[in-house]
This record gives sequence, C-alpha cells and structure tokens, in this order.
Amino acid sequence: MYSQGLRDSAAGDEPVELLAAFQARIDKEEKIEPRDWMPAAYRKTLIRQISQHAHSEIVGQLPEANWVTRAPTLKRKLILLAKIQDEAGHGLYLYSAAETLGESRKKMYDDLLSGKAKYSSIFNYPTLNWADIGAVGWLVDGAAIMNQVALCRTSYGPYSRSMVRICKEESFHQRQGYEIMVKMAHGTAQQKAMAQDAINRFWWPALMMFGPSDKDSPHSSQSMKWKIKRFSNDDLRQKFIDATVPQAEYLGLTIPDKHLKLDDATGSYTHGEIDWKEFVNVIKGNGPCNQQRMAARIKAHKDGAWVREAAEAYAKKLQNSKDNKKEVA
Ligand code: FAQ
Repeated sequence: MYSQGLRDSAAGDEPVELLAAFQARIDKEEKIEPRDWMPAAYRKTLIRQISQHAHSEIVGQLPEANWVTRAPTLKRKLILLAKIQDEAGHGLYLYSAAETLGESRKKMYDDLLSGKAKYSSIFNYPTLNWADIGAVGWLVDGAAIMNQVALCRTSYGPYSRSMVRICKEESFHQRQGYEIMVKMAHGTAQQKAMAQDAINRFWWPALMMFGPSDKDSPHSSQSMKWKIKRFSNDDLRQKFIDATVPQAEYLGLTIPDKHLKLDDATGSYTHGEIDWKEFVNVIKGNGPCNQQRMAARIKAHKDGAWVREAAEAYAKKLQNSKDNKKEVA
C-alpha cells in the first residue's frame, strides 16, 4: 500500500481552507494523486466506487465463463477466453487503484465475499444461450463503456489512468459482441430468434447498470461536484439508449420497450419505466444468480489459498536473503 491515508483529518473535522483549496484544484481540472491531501469523504467515495467496479470486473467473468467450453468454434472460444482474461486484468488494475487510497486488497476481497460490498447488478443474470454472449458484449460492455469513457476524465489520477487502458479493451469487447449479434441476427430463423430472446432478457438489466434514477441516487450530486462522476446516471443511460437503438434496428431486432419513441425535436429516444423494484431486489442479493455467483467466488478464493500462501512464503524468503546479504556487507 502506498497511500498517505493517515494525513487526512476525520470527515466533518476538516479545515475549511483545505476543503476550499481541494475544490479549487478539482474545478481547475487538476488530477488528485495518492499523496495529495483529500477530504476523507472523497477518499471513502472513491474506495467504494473503485472497489465495486473491480468486483464487477471479477464477478463479470462468471456469466461468460459459462460458455467457454460450449463456444461454437475454436476461434470463438479463443476470443471469449481473451475477453474473460481482459476482465480479470481490469479487476486487478482497479484493485491497485483502490490500494493507492489506503484500502488493502484483503479488506476489499473480504467485503466482496462477505456480501458487504456490491458488484454490478447485471452479473446476477444468467447466460442461457450462445446469443447471450453476443448480448453481453454488445449491451453489457456497451453500457460499461458509455460509463467508463466518462471515467477516463475522473478527478482521481490512478482511477482515470486505469480507465484509459480499460476502455481500449472494452471497445474491442463491445465490437466482438455486436459481431456475434450480426451473425446470429442475419443467420437462420432459429439463430435470429435466439438473438431476439437474448436482447429481450438483457435490455432492461443493461439499463439498470447505470444505477438508480438521478432523483434516487444518493451519491451522484457530491460525486459530480468532485468530478468523480462527469455525467449523471440518467444522462449516461440516455446516451446509451440513443446510441444502441439504431444498432438494434440494423440487426432487425426489436427492443423490448413498447414506449420507445424517437423525439424528433431532441434526437433522443423516450423510453418506458424501468422496473426499479427488480433492480433493488437484485442488488439486495435476490437476483436469479446472486447465490451462484457468490458461491463461485468463495470457492475460487478458497481454492487459491495455497497460491497466496506460496507467494507470501516466497516473498519472505526473498526478503530474508536480502537482509542476510545486507548483514554480510
Ligand atoms: N449494480 O448513488 P448511486 C463491466 C449502487 S463493469 C449494483 O447512483 P454511484 C465490465 C451504488 O453502488 C460494470 N449496485 O451510486 C464488464 C450505491 O450503493 P452503496 C460496473 C449499484 O456510485 C463487462 C447505490 O446503488 N461499472 O460491466 C448499481 O454514485 C462484461 C446508490 O447508487 C462500474 O462499476 C448497479 N448497477 O453510481 C465485465 C463503473 N448502480 O455503495 C465483465 C463505476 C448503483 O451506497 C463482462 N461505477 N448501485 O451501497 C460507477 O460509475 C457508479 O458507481 C455507478 C453508481 C454509476 C454504478
């Protein structure tokens, strides 16, 4: 860990001059770096958001892993494996970014495995047919990227820099998903039906990825003031809808929202009401796959205990041999 966390005062007990100087730096678009002074609440918000983001990348591997052994061709399997591996890498960059704020990786893992920390609601839905892998790439990575491109300009330096790299890879993910959808939607009638079924199930959960509507989002207004978030949840959701509907039209597929309508005056689509009860239910742990996802992560953590122990023993051995050399010198 490499943060200067202890230099902060407790929230509510911070000198007004420091708070004002901090906000002035944000307003001037300066990046905040790990050793800089920051309000305790800024640090806390970032640890919350970045660690939840990291957990999402890690848990997000599971719905796709379901199809590695059943991908239709060797080429599709290789692409899927590469994508899943990218998501693991994203998780690791993000855990590292959160560590720069003084949070230990062990604490973050413990919070995920105990159910205290959230991860994106979307990964609690099952991938039932191969077209779902296309829908995940197209819609889930598409929604993720809409949010993450904005995060490339987030005010915290390490988060912003990790997002630049992540977005390059997410962009490939989105395209490979859309390419699967193109193949399926322009294939046999049965393939097209599978693609339509995938969009029917993933459309609304993808819209929920952007979080609650602005009026019900407790963190948005402060996070926007600190430029952690650059756009509100509803604004990003709207951008996603506007970009994605024409892509569905090209596929010849229907978005499962009978209220969807292009407003000629704004060039934006009006849409039906999101089922927020379903969203709350899923983030409370009652989605279709929450238990399965957590069980898989807990098992992976237990199975990996010997690797962590071996790495720690090796690090200790290296340290001892360095110390011994110093003594001899
Ligand atoms: N699911 O006040 P707000 C990916 C929680 S990565 C679960 O609006 P905020 C790549 C929120 O945490 C996808 N919980 O919160 C991939 C808060 O709870 P708390 C993940 C949600 O933070 C693709 C509460 O509700 N992306 O997909 C969700 O200002 C394919 C109140 O909400 C990120 O994490 C949700 N959908 O805005 C991998 C991006 N939405 O902490 C594999 C970074 C909200 O008070 C395969 N994160 N909550 O208990 C963000 O941009 C923000 O954190 C938001 C939420 C926009 C998600």
